[in-house]
Amino acid sequence: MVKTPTVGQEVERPRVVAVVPTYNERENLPALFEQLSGLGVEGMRILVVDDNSPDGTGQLADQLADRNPGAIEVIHRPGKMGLGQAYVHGFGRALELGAEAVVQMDADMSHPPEHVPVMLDKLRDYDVVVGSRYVAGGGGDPAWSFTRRLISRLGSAGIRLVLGLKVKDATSGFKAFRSGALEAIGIARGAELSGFGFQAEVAYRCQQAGMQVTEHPFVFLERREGKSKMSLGIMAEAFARLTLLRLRGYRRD
Ligand SMILES: Nc1nc2c(ncn2[C@@H]2O[C@H](COP(=O)(O)OP(=O)(O)O)[C@@H](O)[C@H]2O)c(=O)[nH]1
Ligand SMILES: [Mg+2]
Repeated sequence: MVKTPTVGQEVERPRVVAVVPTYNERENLPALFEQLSGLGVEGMRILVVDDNSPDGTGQLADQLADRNPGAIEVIHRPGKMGLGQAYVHGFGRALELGAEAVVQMDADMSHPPEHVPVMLDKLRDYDVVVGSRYVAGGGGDPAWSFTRRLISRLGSAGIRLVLGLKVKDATSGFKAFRSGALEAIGIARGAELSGFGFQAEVAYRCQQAGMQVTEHPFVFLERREGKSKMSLGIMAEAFARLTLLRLRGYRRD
C-alpha cells in the first residue's frame, strides 16, 4: 500500500482494485470477500458497486467495510442501472484511486477468485488478461446442459464474427487490466452496452485501441445462490448494438 497524503487526512492508495458489481448478492458477498482477501494479493482493495439491492447487499458490504478498513470500499447507487454502468462507475473510481491494475469480476462466484493472482501476474506482459472458457484448459460449468453450452458457444462465435474480435471468449466478464488499458479505451466516459454485451464492447475497444490482450483459461461455475438476470431480450439487443458499434468502427478506419 502506498500512503498518499491529502489535506487533513491520509488516503491509502490500493495497488489493485477488484471491481465487483452487486445486485441481490447477499448470499455470495461474504464468501467472495473472504476468498479474495485470502489470496494474499498485496495492496488489493475490493470495490463493491451496489445498486440499492433490495436484499440489503449494500448494507452488508458496509458492515464488511467497517470491519476491514481499506480492504473493501462500497459505492451505493440509488437503483438498478445495469451491470455495464456499474462497471463503468467502478472502473472510474479505481482509476481515480490511482490503482496500477483493475480486476473485473462478478459477485456470484462464477469467476473463481483463485485465478486472480495468476491473471495479475500475466499483466507484466500484457495490457489485458481475459478469463476465458474457450481456450485450452477453460470451460463452461460441467453441470451445463448441451443446449446451454450451445447457446454460449454460438453467442460467443456470433459476437466475434460481428465485431471481428480476436478474443475467443467474447462475453467473458472476468478480466484484469493494466490501468493504462482502461484509460486508453476511455472507459470513464462510459459504455454503450450493458449486460453481457458490455463485456464484448470492452474487449472490442481494447482491440481497437491496440492493447496487447491474452486469454487465461478458467472453468466458469454457474451461480449456486441467487438468480441470474440474463434474458433473451438482453441477448437480441446486445447483437443489434454490437453490430452498430462495429459499423461505426469501420467508418472511423
Ligand atoms: N450494480 C449492479 N450489479 C448488477 C446489475 N445486474 C447484475 N449485476 C451483478 O453483475 C454480476 C453478473 O450478473 P448475473 O446476473 O450473474 O449475470 P449472468 O452471470 O450473465 O447471469 C453479478 O455480480 C450481479 O450481482 C445491476 O443492474 N447493477
Ligand atoms: Mg452470473
